Amino acid sequence: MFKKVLVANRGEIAVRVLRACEERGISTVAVFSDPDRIALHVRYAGEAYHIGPAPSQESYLRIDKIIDVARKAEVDAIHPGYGFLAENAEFAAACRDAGITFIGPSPEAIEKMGDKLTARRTVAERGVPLVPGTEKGLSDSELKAAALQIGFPLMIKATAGGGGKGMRIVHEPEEFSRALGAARREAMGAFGNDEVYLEKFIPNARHIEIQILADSHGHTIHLGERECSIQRRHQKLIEESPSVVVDEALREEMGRVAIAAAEAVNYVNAGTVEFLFDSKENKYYFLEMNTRLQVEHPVTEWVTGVDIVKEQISIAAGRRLRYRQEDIVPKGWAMECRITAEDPFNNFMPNSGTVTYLKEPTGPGVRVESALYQGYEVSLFYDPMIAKLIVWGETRAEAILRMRRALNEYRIGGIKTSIPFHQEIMDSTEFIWGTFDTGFISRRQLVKAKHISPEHERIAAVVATLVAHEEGRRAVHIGEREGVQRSLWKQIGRARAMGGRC
Ligand code: MV4
Repeated sequence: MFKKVLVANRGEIAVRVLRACEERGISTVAVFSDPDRIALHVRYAGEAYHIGPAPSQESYLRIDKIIDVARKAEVDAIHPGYGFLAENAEFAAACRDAGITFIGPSPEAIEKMGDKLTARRTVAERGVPLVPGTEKGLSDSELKAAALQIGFPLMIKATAGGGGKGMRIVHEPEEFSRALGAARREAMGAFGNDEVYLEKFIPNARHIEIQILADSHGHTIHLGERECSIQRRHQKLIEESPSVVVDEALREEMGRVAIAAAEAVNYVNAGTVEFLFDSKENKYYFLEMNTRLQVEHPVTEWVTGVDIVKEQISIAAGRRLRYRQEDIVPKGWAMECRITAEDPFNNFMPNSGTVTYLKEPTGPGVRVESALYQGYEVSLFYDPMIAKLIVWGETRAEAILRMRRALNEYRIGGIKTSIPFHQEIMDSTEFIWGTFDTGFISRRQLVKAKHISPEHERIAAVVATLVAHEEGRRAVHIGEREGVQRSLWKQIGRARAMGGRC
């Protein structure tokens, strides 16, 4: 087992990995940029090394600096966390060349899954269902011909992309050429590669992903699914496990398919296979494979009882998986809200400032992953996510009620956060009934995004109140706390009666 591990990351995920190492009796090394000199991960690590100024390109993305620290501190392994260099094949190769274990997959697996066309071709050979589309790099004229074959609406996606970058939805043939040019330019700007491919657009899709664990002895298992359809501009906001649209049979089938996708690239360590789920047709399609630990891993940890970070470390140290597939029996329901330093009442404008007051929720079934402390400076240099709030319940209903309670307890003074946004979602009928899809947030944002004059805002508020009052007279309404339990339970009862799963 490793004696010392360097965590090449910051924020909540750095703290998460440091905690796993400490519980395993492994010494730890942190790296930090100028503003992170007094960050929590620096305080929690056994040793800490300065690697540069605030900009990520000068610090957390500097492979040479991180390898230098690893050598100086004589670490056995490096955990990349997520983001930054977590899916950088060059970094994984640099670790290998330096004789330092990269706690993650091989550079080759990262490379293969990072190229979305190679990923599609590779998994298709193992029978993994793909969204109908193009299978190799094509010229503009070939793409135009293919578009007519595939039909509209369709999506243009960047081969070197992922996570929605360089993506365009095209509804009509007339829009295709302009969208193709824009997608190529965006792909070139973001990835230095303007190759794109086409996929038939799956309307009202849900985002279902399968957690994979694979050791270096040929054993690969899955840890069930996560539903991540509540996204805003391709940033996941709320994740849960299990999913209301996945029953036991589908879970087993998607798990087997995800394992096949991982085995297609001789995957080792933790990874996630993303699928698009078409509720209407009850079909699923391979989207991409993420070759890293994901932000939302805690929801899987809670329903399966597996500490995924500790398993990553064990796998990287050459240990055999200690779980067989039959040992993975998910229990209950877990849900995560990503807390960001963004103002939901101002189009999610990122904001910075000092955390003047902090009270994190606790109590039964509540977990907070965060690097916040009272007096911490939230900066605009890094990702706006400042914490993750995860809850567990026997049922989805209990998880929602517990999330409500926890969100109501959460106090972060001094900065604007997305907490009110999550509170609104937890009160939303569509969310409670589980009948949402990936368009859920964009449908809700239409009201907020359009510019409404203050006068119109007031009129809209009066109208909305009258409508809500009228609707409230007929159906159940979300009101004061006791009303919430009664109306929520009624809604859940009705959802169950309608065949929904809660
Ligand atoms: C799609 C899709 C529908 N049809 N592909 C790809 C990256 C991921 N973050 C979102 N992706 C999607 N790919 C096909 N063929 C729907 C999504 C999608 C989505 C698209 C637009 C706006 C929000 C979305 C949220 C989740 C999934």
